[in-house]
Amino acid sequence: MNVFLALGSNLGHRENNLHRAIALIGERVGKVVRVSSFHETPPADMDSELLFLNAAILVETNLAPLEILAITQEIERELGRERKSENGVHFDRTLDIDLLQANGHRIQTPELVLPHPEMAKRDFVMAPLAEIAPFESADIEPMALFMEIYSRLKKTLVVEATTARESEWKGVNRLLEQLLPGQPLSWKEYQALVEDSQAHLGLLYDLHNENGHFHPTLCGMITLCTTFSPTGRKAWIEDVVIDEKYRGKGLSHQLLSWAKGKGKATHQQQLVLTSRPERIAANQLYQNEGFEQRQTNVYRFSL
Ligand code: PH2
Ligand code: MG
Ligand code: MG
Repeated sequence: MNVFLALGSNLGHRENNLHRAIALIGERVGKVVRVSSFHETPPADMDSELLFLNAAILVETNLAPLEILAITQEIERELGRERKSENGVHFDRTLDIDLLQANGHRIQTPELVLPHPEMAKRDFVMAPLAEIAPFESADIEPMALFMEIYSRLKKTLVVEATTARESEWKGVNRLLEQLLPGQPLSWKEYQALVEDSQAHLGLLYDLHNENGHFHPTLCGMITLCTTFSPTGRKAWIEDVVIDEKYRGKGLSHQLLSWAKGKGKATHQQQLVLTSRPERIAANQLYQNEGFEQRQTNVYRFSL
């Protein structure tokens, strides 16, 4: 069974809390097959100043939903959760794990309602969820894709390419043409890139929804390459492109936020990028994003 879970933390070391929860879920619930980037979000529907770190994961398991719930609640307690929400009033927490949907199971008990009745309205749930399962359909609204539901909340979304799709490959080549004319990726090279566990290809979609018709359009890309070295984990950013028709809307900020969130989700300590000195606007952006210039054209961001 495929189960989607939402994770949130706004107390303590939020990143470590999410990492520990994901590791314990992997040990006790089942194989964690996808992890979204970590999204920093303002608290919604609660009175708090403390920002959340939110994520979504996909788990393959043989357990039943109520068994999963018992385990995830135990993990919440182990990680220091002190108070459960009471009558819709929420408190700051080291860790919250919510079951979202489980292969079309419909459950309505006092402890658990599946699919999660509120998920489609919550930006902090749908953004990470649509990122890991953009083309899967939600049980909560038959026929609607996670990406499509998210388009009602926001206009753009960064998705990691995890299966090679021909339409995405063509879109990536249209973007690459704007970066390095005349050097497209072959289908084989594209498949190798998408399947490489050390390369994360982030694709920015414009989620245009007109008269009920949904038209996701690829409008940007970024690559995060990760590796081990004797001095620790390293990650660097490559091939940041925003389609020329979409420039000047702050979308590169969205690509860089995704890369930071992906870096956090994959335990990186710092992100490095190189940029040519003559790319004045791009270099200004990197500095505004908190990247520190190291040499004439090398920037570093500490996570
Ligand atoms: N969880 C809530 C209420 N509000 N806001 C954000 N940003 N993230 C959450 O995970 C969250 C929330 C209740 O569980
Ligand atoms: Mg919750
Ligand atoms: Mg909860």
